[in-house]
Amino acid sequence: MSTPDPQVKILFVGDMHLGVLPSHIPPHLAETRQLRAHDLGPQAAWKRVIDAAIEHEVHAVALAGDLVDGNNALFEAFGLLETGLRRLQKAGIPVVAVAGNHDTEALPRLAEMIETLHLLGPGGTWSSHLISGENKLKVCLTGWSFPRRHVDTSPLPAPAAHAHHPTFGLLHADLDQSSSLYAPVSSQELHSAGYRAWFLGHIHLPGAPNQGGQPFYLGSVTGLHPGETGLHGPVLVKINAQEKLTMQRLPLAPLRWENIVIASDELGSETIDLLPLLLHHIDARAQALGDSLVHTRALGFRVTLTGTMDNPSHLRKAIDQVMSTRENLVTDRRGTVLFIDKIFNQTTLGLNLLAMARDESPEGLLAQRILVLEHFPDSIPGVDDPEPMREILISQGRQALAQVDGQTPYLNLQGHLETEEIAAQMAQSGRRALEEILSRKEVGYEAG
Ligand SMILES: [Mn+2]
Repeated sequence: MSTPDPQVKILFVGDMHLGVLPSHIPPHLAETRQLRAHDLGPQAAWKRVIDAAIEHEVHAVALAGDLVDGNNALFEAFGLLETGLRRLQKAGIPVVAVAGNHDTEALPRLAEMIETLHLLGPGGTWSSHLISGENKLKVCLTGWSFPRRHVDTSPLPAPAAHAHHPTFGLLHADLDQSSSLYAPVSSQELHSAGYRAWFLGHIHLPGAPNQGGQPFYLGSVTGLHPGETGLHGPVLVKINAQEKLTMQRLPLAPLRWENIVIASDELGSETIDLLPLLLHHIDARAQALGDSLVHTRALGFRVTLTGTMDNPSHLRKAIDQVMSTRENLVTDRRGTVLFIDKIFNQTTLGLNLLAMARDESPEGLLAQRILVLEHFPDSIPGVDDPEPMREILISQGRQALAQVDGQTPYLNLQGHLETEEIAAQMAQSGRRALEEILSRKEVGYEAG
């Protein structure tokens, strides 16, 4: 049988971490929707990956490492992996894998047991495996495996590309993070190898599959915690005789996380009817995500409320009320259960900063600085030249933030603290401090 455009089809799979359960699944979903954390985690995702490989009749499945989470989860994970690999074996689909920092022991053991599982680059070497597709087309998969938990140098250079067939690199590594303990590699090194494409494991945030073959992270197969937002799933890759690549991320993750921001002007001021507003927002997001949710069993949300409120206590009460009956924070859209995990109240008291800044009190001085940080467009009382003051404040803030661990949201790719992020963070802290000072004064006044 001749195929009009013969291809090699490979399903690429990123970090699975079999053996862990996704966090922050509301316990009541087990009763009300028959959804348990088990049904939404790596175990369920892995089964779907196997189904998809068989359904799409791929010529190989390629696993980019961190298949199992670690030694404590090894026994359960090992069994799940083996079951899936046996199904692929039965379907005649070979599996190629590299070991990540989490599975330096489990993967070599599995490769010894299952003859259709080919471990690339065992023990920190490089090796290749040829995949045969339609009409004798072939692809060379080349990779390197973690020999131990930490590797603080680049495993490159990689071997030369195959002389006759396009070469794909499969690697578990930290891209462009030179001080990483997890196989730091640079884009330049990968590019120099001259491969047709690179597929990376390790970072759970999925990158963008691209026809150019530039390295990208496959990402975790399903969101393991609320921080792993957006579309997750394996990537179906096809290459034809002209070496034209097509890639498609299959939306197979059983669980998806999304963030939603609601501005204070939507909240009203006196009576806040929060629950319908929240449900409206999550339903609208689900609608916007459309067909990408066809396989999504649960869609979890974190909601952030921003802006200023004239009476913040009304809002706090409304939030406490909806969070006290969390079973209400659930709705359905087609076959997907939508639920809210957390509400972050980042609103601040609506303050007349300009009036306060005229006063030479501590509150007035604080108000001046907040206005400076927030780029207040007109002249600020008590401030002759806002720009130098702003620079000094930000440089002080930068030093303070640099000493705090876990400030990655304010770091750009080069590891520098982002100036405007610092200013925004400082202004927000300033507003909170001011709110605190004023509320104490009120209490003090009443008590006196
Ligand atoms: Mn890893």
